[in-house]
Amino acid sequence: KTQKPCVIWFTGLSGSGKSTIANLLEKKLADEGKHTYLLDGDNVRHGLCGDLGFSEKDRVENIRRISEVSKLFVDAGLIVITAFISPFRADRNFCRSLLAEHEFIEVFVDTPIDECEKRDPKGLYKKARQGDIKHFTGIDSPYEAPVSPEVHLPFDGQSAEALAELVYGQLTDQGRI
Ligand code: GGZ
Repeated sequence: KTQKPCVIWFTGLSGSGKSTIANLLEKKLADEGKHTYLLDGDNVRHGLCGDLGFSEKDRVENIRRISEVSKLFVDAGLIVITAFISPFRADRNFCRSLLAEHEFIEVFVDTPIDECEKRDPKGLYKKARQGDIKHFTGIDSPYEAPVSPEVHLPFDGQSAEALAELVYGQLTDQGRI
């Protein structure tokens, strides 16, 4: 089976659904025999980026390292899926700049903050509102929404499965899988 390596870069607020949708997409691709790798906080922020926190400087460095690793994995022929808030436009564009045209697919999970805060799966928004967590994205740290992402996932009641299908559709449309 053929596949063209690329980076599928999810961006969005904490609780927006990035990881859930990214995991569903990876499973679908892996079930078809595609060679994929999913980078997310679980496998990056404990090891490769275990020395980094959530200051602006540390987030920039977090995304820089993830971008460089993604590029290496693309060189190795993989479909890389990343799921980080990646709040700064310039940092996402840095990853884009490392790759060839069409190899970087930006996916904006556009779930509004009210909804993310309502979900609050880890109670982090509550803590941020109480001032127990500082520099929380969307509360007292900025999120710069993508201007022209390859894929825009709206918040309109669609399931995570349906949203994963939208991203999958973009990959087939672009002839990457
Ligand atoms: C944002 C934070 C913070 C602060 C801890 N701000 O919902 P989660 O828990 O599982 O995902 C969030 C994750 C964000 O890490 P990233 O590596 O994606 O961030 S970035 O791209 O900005 O470097 C959240 C948790 O870590 N978390 N403190 N202050 N999210």
